[in-house]
Amino acid sequence: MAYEDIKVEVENQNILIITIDRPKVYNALRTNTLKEIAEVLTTSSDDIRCVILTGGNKVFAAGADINELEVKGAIESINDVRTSYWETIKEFKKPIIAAVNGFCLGGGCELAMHCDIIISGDSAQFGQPEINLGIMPGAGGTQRTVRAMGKSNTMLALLTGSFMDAKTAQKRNLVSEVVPVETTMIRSLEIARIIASKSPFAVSAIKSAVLASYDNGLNASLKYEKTLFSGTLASVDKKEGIKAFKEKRKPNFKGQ
Ligand code: CO8
Repeated sequence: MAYEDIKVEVENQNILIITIDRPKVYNALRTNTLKEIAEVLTTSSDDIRCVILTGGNKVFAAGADINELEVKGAIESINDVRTSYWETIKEFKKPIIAAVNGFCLGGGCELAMHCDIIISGDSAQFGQPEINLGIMPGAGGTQRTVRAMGKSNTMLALLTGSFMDAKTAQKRNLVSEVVPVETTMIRSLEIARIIASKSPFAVSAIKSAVLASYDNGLNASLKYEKTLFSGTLASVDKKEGIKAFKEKRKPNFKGQ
């Protein structure tokens, strides 16, 4: 399928790589960009075990496309089709790694925070500079940032619109690892291959249980974890995992 705003590749038949490709506008996320990302995820093959979302070596995404934003009013924003694309990304069951280099701002940072793991090149700059445009984050930027970085750091970033370098973002728990810029993709692929070698059933149960902590209180999340845990105990992959351990070989997980 041909896409206008993204490039799509499959590595080793089970890792999907989506590269945002709008270099002239620093990969700004127009509606079509989000639509294409959502479409690729929705139509991806069952064989895919992990996704890497990147903007390439220079920039992840400098936010929502300000040209679209300029003509958008409150009513359009309430009924915005973009919401359904964000929802598709949020609800995707398999792990998504954000491989971030360069600017990761506004909607771009919100997109990275929709991912499950953020690997950052040392050139990256993170921020929610919406305040500089007289608006505020609208795709989870106030909620996911505070869960990652805590109140004071979030207030500082969102109220001043200032950028954080990669090391600062890591110190504030926004990113998992900071690596030299030329190795961001290499490291992300390394992690994706490890995830791809695990039981897909267990992987999606873990993702679902961890994300439940965003929506529920501790008690409800613990109950949900228990249900998913029981499910993994009943799986064929559990039998295979333990058998392989005892036979001192690599497991061959089927996602059953
Ligand atoms: N949208 C559209 N175009 C952009 C964007 C953007 N977000 N960011 C950069 N560009 C364009 C510039 O206009 C410029 O184009 P041109 O060459 O034609 O003039 C080109 O990319 C390069 O940009 P600069 O010349 O500014 O490059 P610098 O290296 O000097 O600066 C920055 C890079 C710091 C990234 C700077 O471009 C910048 O501050 N960009 C805007 C960042 C920003 O404010 N992002 C938040 C946007 S709002 C948002 O994401 C949330 C909105 C939620 C609602 C969504 C509804 C649609």
